[in-house]
Amino acid sequence: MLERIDKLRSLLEDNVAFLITSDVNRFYYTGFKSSAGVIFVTADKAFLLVDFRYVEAAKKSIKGNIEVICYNKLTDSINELVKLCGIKKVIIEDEDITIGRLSRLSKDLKATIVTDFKLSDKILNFRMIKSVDEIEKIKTAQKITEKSYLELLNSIKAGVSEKKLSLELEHLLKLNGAERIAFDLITISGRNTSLPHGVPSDNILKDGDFITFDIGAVYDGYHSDMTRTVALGHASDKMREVYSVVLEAHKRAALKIKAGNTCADVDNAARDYIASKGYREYFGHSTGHGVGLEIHEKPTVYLTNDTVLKPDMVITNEPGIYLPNEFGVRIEDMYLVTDNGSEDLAFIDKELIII
Ligand SMILES: [Mn+2]
Repeated sequence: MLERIDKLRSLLEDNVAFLITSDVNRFYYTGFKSSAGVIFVTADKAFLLVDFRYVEAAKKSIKGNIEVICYNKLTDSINELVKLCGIKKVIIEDEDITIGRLSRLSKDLKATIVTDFKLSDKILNFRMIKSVDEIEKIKTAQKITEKSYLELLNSIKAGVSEKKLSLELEHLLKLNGAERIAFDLITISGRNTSLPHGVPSDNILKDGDFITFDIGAVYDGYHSDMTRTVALGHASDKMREVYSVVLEAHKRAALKIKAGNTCADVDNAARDYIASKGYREYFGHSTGHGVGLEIHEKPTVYLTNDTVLKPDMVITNEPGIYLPNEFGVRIEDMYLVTDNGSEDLAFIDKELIII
């Protein structure tokens, strides 16, 4: 954690400070969760500014070279630091702040405020490579997800609604140790499965339906993401055929996940196979994305992205085929990129199951 802030600091010139405003990057650099506050970093110092609600806990949890400051009025405290550190220019994180807050800050701050897309982007690039500790947390989030999913599968029967499934799964995820769900859980069935991000409805599960579960947990700030499609009672020949195409596309993409290959290599492997089977137009989203402190982060695993995969990135592999008014299939696991290939972070099988 301390090296992270040092790395950021090394990018800054004298007389320049960087203001981190987003909750997620504040947590990334301090390991401390709060709903408000900023980090003020200069070439040789770093401060976490929090209000009264957080100051005691922050002082206890933050050790080392980040000084915790309690503020009453945030801009006053920032101005004191501007003066203390001889700052002329404050670069502000540009992916988080609202226009309203930016214009208020510009008016009140006694330094020039600039946004710097490149610097903000560098943080997102740093976050692509996960530490051992971060990988462990993602794996724990995944274990919680798989345990909960298997418990849910045992109790599924025709007659239950999609909404009830989602509620039961959320209950299980939290019982099994999730601090929260990673996103609005997708538990959809039948025709609804042709909507890649369909919302659980009052639809009742019935025999012959596909059920898609796109689910995940958060553990100590880190997300997991997994999708399984299962059939209830029986599956038609067409359902089996589409499922097998998606599974093969997933496997082909997985083989391309290794250090040195690009995101485009992975996406093309899945997309070209799906196209070769006649379903090109029914796969309209990217093959995957990075996962970590956010459910979707860099890199985007898509054919236009030539980002080179590096060891310790965690990305999803989630090709799908969606036939409007019929059904859809998506199969998703997270993969840890390694030197020689990748590690599938899910243990649950991906072959079609009929429940
Ligand atoms: Mn995903």
